Amino acid sequence: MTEAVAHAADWTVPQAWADYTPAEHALWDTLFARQSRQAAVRAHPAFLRGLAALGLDQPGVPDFEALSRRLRRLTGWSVVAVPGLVPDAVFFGHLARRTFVAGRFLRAPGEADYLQEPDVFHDIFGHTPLLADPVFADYLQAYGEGGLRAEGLGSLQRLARLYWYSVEFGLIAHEGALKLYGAGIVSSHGESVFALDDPSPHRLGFDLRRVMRTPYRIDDFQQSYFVIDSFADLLDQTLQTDFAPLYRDLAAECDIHPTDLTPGDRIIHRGLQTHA
Ligand code: HBI
Ligand code: FE
Repeated sequence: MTEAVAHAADWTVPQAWADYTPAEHALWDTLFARQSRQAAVRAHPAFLRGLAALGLDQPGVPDFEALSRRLRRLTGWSVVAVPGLVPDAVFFGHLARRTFVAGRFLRAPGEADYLQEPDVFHDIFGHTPLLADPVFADYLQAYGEGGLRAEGLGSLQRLARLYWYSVEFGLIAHEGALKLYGAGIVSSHGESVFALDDPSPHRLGFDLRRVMRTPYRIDDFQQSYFVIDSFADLLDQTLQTDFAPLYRDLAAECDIHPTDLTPGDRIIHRGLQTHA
């Protein structure tokens, strides 16, 4: 739910850290303990390094001011509070300026396992650790700048798919195994297991054009996951691309349903699609 609160032109609101209740701090601690245990064996080392570098293992909901002071020193990023989902143009503008917008509200105890709107646990636990990684930090700013360009090109849907299959639900190859780096997976108890272990979803080599042709579901586990070789490769694929001709090419190509495969796919795991 997005509280109907007044916000600035950039949609930011005060975090009002003092307003979190003891029950909310306790729920944060429960979610943090559970997900950091999973992340310890399933997430990429860069995520774990960020978690430690930002001091997120302190008890209670993090104070965005204190978190931003640490983050600025590492990669120049900071975290600001917003009431919930903000319009794309506002979102891209923040990313282009190295500010990450985080929901200030915390999910209800009954939503511990899944909620659709990004809350403070999804945004801070899921997204901020990789903002401490210099290469990923560059990627997300380049993504924001690309989004502002796409805004003019009427191709926000393509950019949203790129965000979804990398920043939110991306997998990465590491020392011969697959690891998590997508915020939507690493902050989810169920999907942290499903994304790596379940035989149902496809796991495919990341390819920018393929990702931009692939719709996604916002209400259930993904039917396809895309695997990058490194954050440097993800950054290169994004920086080196002139999006205008890419969007023109893509306009002539049909979407690929996330349960389907195409001849050009680098298939790491051919999913059974039993969960679909
Ligand atoms: N707003 N607060 C918030 N958080 C997001 O992750 C977010 C958003 N607005 C738009 C958006 N994400 C997506 O459309 C991106 O794919 C652009
Ligand atoms: Fe998110």
